Amino acid sequence: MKLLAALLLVTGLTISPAQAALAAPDIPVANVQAHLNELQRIANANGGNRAHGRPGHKASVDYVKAKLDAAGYQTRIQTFTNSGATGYNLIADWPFGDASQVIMAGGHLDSVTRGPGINDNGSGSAGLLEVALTVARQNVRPAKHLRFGWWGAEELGLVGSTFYVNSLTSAQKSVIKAYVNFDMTGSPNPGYFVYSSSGQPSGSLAIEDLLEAGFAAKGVPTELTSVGGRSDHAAFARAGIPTGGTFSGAEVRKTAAQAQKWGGQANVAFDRCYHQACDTSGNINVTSLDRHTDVIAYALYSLIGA
Ligand code: DPN
Ligand code: CA
Ligand code: ZN
Repeated sequence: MKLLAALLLVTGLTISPAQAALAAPDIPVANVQAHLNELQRIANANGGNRAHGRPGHKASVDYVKAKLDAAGYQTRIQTFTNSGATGYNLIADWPFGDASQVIMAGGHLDSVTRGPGINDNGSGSAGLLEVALTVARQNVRPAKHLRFGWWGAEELGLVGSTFYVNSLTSAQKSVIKAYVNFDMTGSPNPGYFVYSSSGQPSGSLAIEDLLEAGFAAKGVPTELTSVGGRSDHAAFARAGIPTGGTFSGAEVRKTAAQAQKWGGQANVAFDRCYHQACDTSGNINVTSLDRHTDVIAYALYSLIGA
């Protein structure tokens, strides 16, 4: 418990959530799964995918946006053009907290054309959405300003996130104090990876430590991984913004030592359906989805000073 909350408790004062330091919430994984089922339904209704330039991507954006709008977020859709098609980033601001200290969290909402992209990256997208909705439900009044991004055209080379960062003035970049990325969190043969801060902007080590502490609080061992230019934090890192993230693994195979530590199958890919048609709502390990999503909440509540 944070000191303020403890003091108020012992002095017998009644306190509202807006005044107390909130413990990080336990995000109900069933709510995250419900979002994934919607993304699967959207893919089914739109030719089997949610890819850039295809109607399933825009329908995904509209689904997430409607939930956020109803919860009180200030949302906007930023458009860009790539490969002759319009792309979409969805940006959502929780309209409270010090605007000169912005904490950002994001992930990509587009899939590859081969399949519905439920683990890659419905999982991170749905987890971020449910954490955002939890902030609204709890009516959190954070010290810092919270902003979410759901990026388009990641699968074509980090296009949407790069477009967003390039669209910011240097003043707008300098107020962003952290960016945390969630791309693949429900891998069927899961790992519990935290992005390595090595080679990342100064300030990234604190984010790495925080994400590790979030898993440690749940008794889950972690490993560091160097994601490099393989996901959307890269554009933020290039702009000098401290970054981090979590990841449950893609095409690489789980080692025997990792299977000892995390369970699952040794010598099998973390996600055998990576970028395949079989990346459906059946391609999700619910325990992994639950743990990674709870860590999103743990890290964000701490970073924003909730
Ligand atoms: N960027 C992911 C993809 O969309 O294909 C895969 C990935 C995520 C790879 C994180 C490494 C680390
Ligand atoms: Ca949970
Ligand atoms: Zn991908």
